[in-house]
Amino acid sequence: MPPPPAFRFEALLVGDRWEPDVRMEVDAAGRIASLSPGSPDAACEQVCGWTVPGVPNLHSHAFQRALAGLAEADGPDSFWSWREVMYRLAALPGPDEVEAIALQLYVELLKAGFTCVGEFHYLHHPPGGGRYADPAEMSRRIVRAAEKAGIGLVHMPVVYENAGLGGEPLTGSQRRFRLDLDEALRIRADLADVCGGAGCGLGLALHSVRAVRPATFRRIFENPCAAGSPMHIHVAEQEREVRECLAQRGARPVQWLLDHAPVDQGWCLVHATHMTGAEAAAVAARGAVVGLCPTTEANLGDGLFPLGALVRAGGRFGIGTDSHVSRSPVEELRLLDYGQRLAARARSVPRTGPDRTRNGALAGAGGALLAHAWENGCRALAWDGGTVAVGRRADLAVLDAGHPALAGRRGHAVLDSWVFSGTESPVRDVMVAGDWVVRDRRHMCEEGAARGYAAAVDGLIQPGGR
Ligand code: NGQ
Ligand code: ZN
Repeated sequence: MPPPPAFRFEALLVGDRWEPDVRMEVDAAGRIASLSPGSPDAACEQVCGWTVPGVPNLHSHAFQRALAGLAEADGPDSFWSWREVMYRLAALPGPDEVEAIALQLYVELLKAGFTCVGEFHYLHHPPGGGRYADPAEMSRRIVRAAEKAGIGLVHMPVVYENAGLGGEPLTGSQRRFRLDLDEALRIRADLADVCGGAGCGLGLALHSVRAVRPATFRRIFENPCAAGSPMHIHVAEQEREVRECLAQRGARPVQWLLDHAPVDQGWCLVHATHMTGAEAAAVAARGAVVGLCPTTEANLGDGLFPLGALVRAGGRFGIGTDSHVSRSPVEELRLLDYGQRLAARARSVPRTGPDRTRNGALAGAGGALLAHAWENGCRALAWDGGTVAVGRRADLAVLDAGHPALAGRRGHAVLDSWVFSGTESPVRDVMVAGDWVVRDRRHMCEEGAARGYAAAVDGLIQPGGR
């Protein structure tokens, strides 16, 4: 048997400290088998630069990557009219196109420093209606794209039943999304042959309070079928949905959810933009993670998330890229923080989580934001990464110390500069489960992925644009 792969990192983020000259062994399952700081061993592979855990991306609709920039036409516009444009795209891609779009996206996410992605997957059925012979066909294509790219995946088939809170039936391209709880559980069970191993986890999602029947929430309350695996839901993204929920159900969406679902630390509430202070405190008390997607939320004009109320209550948040108008973890975190600074007209906005230290590499704003994304993104996806420790996954991103963004940086200034020094990425290499998938800024299959993506998108976009 060959010896386990071993690396010597010039500077590795271990807990909240930069450790110099750390030797790491990785076992056959892609987990960290040993860590020896201050190692003189120069015989193993040397990794220069600042190495950090890869960032988990807790919320993605892969097919929407193809829409970025195509929903910006002038005119009366809102979240709801954007959704019509998105639905026009959602009507089109078949399995081959979805796989090609997802592959391109996952390559881009890796190059930016994400090492796993939570796929909130609701494009279940063929364009134009009908059913695939294999109900898990589209899910399998997502899994295949993730395998080809080498990114970690947590796949979550989405339950989608109604067009609105009043139980309105699904119409148009929404019919592709139709899935009840039993069907979602069946898809999840069917995927056990390809998921559940080191590279792919499984969860479950409910599209939203709007799109899932109260009877389904009741079933989940009585029989928590997602216990032990991630459960994700969109909630309270738009003020209109808050008004409608109040009118029809007598409670705001977050409160209604807390009253009607067994929300606990296994749940991720995506967006949750319009929460009261009391709702934020209640979400924090349940231990659920709030999944923030700042560039999508900004693009859609959702509103500003009340981060201070959540963080002061000891609540948890992680980040996702949702519609993929950005595919960078630091762009998400930067916009999140800037929104809070602009609203507060101050630079000192609450970011401190319960586990945050005041010293070392995480002491600045960039490190504090990343600490939330690492810890809570992994919690929301039940993903065993986000920190460098023996037994954890060897999912890592290497920041190029020679990049101008990091010149002369030490201590917490490294992570602060990664987050707050513009859009040129210093991410040079990325490792997933002990394998390098990005080396010297190149992904192993980026040319093929870009060609396949371009062909898929060309085929989808009709002449004259949409
Ligand atoms: C989605 N996206 O499912 O892709 C949603 C829009 C909806 C965001 N909420 C559709 N960002 O919420 O009904
Ligand atoms: Zn979403």
